[in-house]
Amino acid sequence: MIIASSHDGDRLIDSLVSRGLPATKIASRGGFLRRGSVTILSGVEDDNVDIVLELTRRECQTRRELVPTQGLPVFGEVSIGAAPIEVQVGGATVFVLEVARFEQV
Ligand code: 2BA
Repeated sequence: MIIASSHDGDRLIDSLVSRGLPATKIASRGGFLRRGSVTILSGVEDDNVDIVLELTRRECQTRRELVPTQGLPVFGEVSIGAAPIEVQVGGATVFVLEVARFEQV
């Protein structure tokens, strides 16, 4: 399960599918920045996990960005004009999960 920015996620989906790896894209949104993201489900054999991770690293590059603090959930009452904070955007958050059972009915 891969959470990525919408832009990077679309590139990653194309990369996975062009190599014959399955992928499902689910629209999502980060709880902190509240920006649109994509969550990609890719159910693969153990042997293919590293390929998925490699493609994820290639397509989802991290960068740092200044974000206004107004409206962010953790800062509570922030005065107007408070300095923006720097956060890392892009990249991907990956959960490698064991699948207990897989069925297509
Ligand atoms: P968001 O929750 O929108 O977080 C976006 C980025 O903002 C985070 O990047 C992090 O750099 C920063 N950030 C998050 N909470 C912060 C805080 N309290 N103070 C300062 N900066 C903060 P990533 O850590 O790369 O996470 C990217 C997205 O992946 C997250 O979007 C969230 O949707 C998801 N995510 C990350 N870790 C997760 C987890 N353990 N469980 C579920 N989703 C997760």
